[in-house]
Amino acid sequence: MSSVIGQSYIDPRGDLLDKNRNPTTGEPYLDIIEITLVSSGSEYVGTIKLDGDVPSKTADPSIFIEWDFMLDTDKNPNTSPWGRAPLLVNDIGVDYMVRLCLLGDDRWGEIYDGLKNSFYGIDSYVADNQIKLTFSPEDIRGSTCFDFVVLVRKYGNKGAPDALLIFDKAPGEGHFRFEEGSVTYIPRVSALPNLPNFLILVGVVAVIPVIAIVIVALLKRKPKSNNNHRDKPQVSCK
Ligand SMILES: [Ca+2]
Ligand SMILES: [Ca+2]
Repeated sequence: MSSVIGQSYIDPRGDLLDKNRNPTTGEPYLDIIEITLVSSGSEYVGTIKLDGDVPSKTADPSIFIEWDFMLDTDKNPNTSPWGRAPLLVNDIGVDYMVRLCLLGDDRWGEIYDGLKNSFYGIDSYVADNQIKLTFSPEDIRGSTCFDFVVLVRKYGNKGAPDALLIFDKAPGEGHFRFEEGSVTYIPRVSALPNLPNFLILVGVVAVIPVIAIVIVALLKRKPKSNNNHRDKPQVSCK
């Protein structure tokens, strides 16, 4: 069941993962604790609240950190230049990435258009432990209803795709949908049928051949005679 959560969603503290999906620990500013997405005038404003203040530079110049709104603007998990990436974005197919980046002491906001394979600068605002990213429907091909997952990623090797170190995502499973000014949480759609109904179906299918065998056996069975003596060998009298 989907559920409307207004605009804000609270994410657990201390739920960082490594690239193998194992729990790990890291800097507090990697840990999402709340996300918000609102429509303000003609723009969207996404806010990520973290468990620690956003740094102005990384401790090591090879570290790359990004705080993202990953958008599935056509609400189709099968369309994405990235392909499916359930580790990071669960069950959506990302078409646009809206993010704040930090590499060394360089910090900037941008949007990546996956279909055009192009980057554009966007307004970003950082205050203590909060990041605000502003974009417009025109930036995402006019989409006013879209699915999304919020992501924080820390990479080594200046952000090389195979150098992922730590990440956090909200939600942990499923995704959010932004529609008519509200954010709705949509749980992951299971590939398996509903288990109780599935078991009932399996039970019915299994019983049908048993019933058929019993009916056939009953039809083949010879009727019993009421004159039991006719079934016994005749004994002649002497
Ligand atoms: Ca978190
Ligand atoms: Ca898509």
